Amino acid sequence: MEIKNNLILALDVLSGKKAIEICNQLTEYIDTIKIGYPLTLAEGISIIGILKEKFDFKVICDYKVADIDATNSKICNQTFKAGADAIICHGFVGSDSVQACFNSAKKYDKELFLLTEMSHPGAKEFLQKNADAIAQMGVDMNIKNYVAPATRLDRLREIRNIVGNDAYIISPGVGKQGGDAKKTLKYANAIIVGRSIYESDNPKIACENLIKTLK
Ligand code: O7M
Repeated sequence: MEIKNNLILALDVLSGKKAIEICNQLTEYIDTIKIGYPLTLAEGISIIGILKEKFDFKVICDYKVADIDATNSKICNQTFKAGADAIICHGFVGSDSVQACFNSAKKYDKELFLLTEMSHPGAKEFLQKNADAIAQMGVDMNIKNYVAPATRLDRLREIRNIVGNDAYIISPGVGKQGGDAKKTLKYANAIIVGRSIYESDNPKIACENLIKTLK
């Protein structure tokens, strides 16, 4: 996936109006947004199509799909039918569940991102112990796209080592969660940034300033 400025906006706002207001300010800098449950539950799945029609953005749906294979297929199919360019699934549920998501992505000619280790402190309790194996599972399944944390660069580097340089890693945790944008991009292809842009008094300037730090 080609992502402008290697920056994905995490649009976890709670209304379509607010989402459109933020996007309107950022079209110069951003061509890819990530939406998740906050905005989808507030507005319904039609928000994907609304945003895609208004802006020429790629939309990654962060539904962290984590169910049995049959249910995962239904979730992914509905998401792609609604216009998503990509969906994110969890890896801890195992290869049959992940394969169902991958099959759906292939059927709709869209992308799947496999979430390995998460960025928050709680990820150390259970997920981290299995993150390398999750990443390896992705490699064995020929998955190309991954999510790995900006908050622990040693772990991000290790996951990069496992998935290889041809894989595409997007990385959340920059800004509010403490991760550094430039350092993260040593190992990741793109960063995911939410609150430090959309909660800022001036999202456009916040975005512009962040991009300057990447040069
Ligand atoms: O910049 P923030 O902290 O406001 O937002 C980060 C976004 O990335 C937010 O949408 C989180 O739900 C998401 N995220 C994480 O913060 N950590 C993870 O480990 C994984 C994700 C994510 O995008 O999952 C796919």
